[in-house]
Amino acid sequence: MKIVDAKVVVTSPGRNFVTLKLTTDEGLTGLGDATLNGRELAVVSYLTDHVAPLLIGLDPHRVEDTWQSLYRGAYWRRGPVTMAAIAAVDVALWDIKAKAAGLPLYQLLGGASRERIGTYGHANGRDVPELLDSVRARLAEGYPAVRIQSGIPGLKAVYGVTDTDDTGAAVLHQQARPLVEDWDTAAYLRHVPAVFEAVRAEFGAELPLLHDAHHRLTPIQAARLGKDLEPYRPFWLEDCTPAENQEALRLVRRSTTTPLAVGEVFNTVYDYQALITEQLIDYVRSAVTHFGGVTPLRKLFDFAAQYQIRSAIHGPEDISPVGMAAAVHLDLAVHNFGIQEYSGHSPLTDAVFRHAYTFTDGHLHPGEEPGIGVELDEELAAAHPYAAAYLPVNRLHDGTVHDW
Ligand code: GCO
Ligand code: MG
Repeated sequence: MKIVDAKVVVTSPGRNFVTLKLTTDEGLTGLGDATLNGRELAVVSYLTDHVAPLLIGLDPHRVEDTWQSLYRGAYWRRGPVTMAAIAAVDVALWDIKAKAAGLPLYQLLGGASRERIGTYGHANGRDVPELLDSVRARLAEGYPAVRIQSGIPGLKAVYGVTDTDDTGAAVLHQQARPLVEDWDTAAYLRHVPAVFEAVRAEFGAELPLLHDAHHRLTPIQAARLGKDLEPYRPFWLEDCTPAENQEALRLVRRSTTTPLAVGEVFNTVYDYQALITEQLIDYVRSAVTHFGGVTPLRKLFDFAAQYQIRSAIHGPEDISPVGMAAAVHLDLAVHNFGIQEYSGHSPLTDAVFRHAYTFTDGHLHPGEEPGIGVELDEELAAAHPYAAAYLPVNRLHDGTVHDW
């Protein structure tokens, strides 16, 4: 079998998605997600200008060899653009291989290690009463665990807190130029423990509660927050510091037993090396889409497993249903699965990317279709062209740029 066509499809059914579609001489097709939120077109160029021509004529069964040649052959390794492009190729090849075998991808990864995949959903509120309503809504949808993000008194916008329009519909936090938001770490640190207290008072001790600090704290601030949250037994504190400085997590770890989750912005196993071998974290959070695909993410999970660290694949709306499908197959197969983030997609996005995976009673299952189980409706995709959109930028009250 040979690859005869490699095509990149950019579509924006409400938000931008980049998809690689490979076609073989036997008529099999494979899809891979290459969406890098806010920098989509850089990955499109990487794929169309530099990768697609190299794929024509290759045997799609050679997944490992193709991965190694794209990673090592570029000489300039790592980074989100490169690794998103390689991820798309890797997943498309796995999709083809599984279709050729007539099996859902998880069977090729060792088969199911569990019956279904536990998820967490997002509860957001501009204030605590609104957050409590949002937790109630997620529980009504069946989510077994909830990430809680609340507005902070004195701050206009806070990560994870969705603005709503007059009708109550969510307003997407993506703008043609980066929106400027404000930030005050002291106000945040004062408020978050009270948020946890209110949610525990309303929903009891058993509900797993997560929180995302979105890389905004220094190590000592993160240590403070971890300690302050201990009485409320969070499931995890996510991205408490900008974790590319792996040493920062040593200080946090020494100071608190609050479990730590890290890695949605990481691209390779090297970003995790000290975090895993020194057991500084509890969950690895990379997405298939930003980590070079199923091949390296499987290796990361196996490495993490030796240190009792578990998987928690990144699953916001900016991972397309193609990236989500690949994640769900991997989740079902790996032994050290922890939890899967899941926000779902709009009905229009689900129509562009028809998928076999299902979400029932707060749990995902990849389904039994051969491959990853996603079909791209190219006509519908073309009807929703790319629209420039950026993530916000954060500034302190004196105007200094802060991590968003
Ligand atoms: C999460 C993340 C996302 C990111 C987003 C950026 O935990 O789901 O923090 O919401 O902000 O992926 O594009
Ligand atoms: Mg996050």
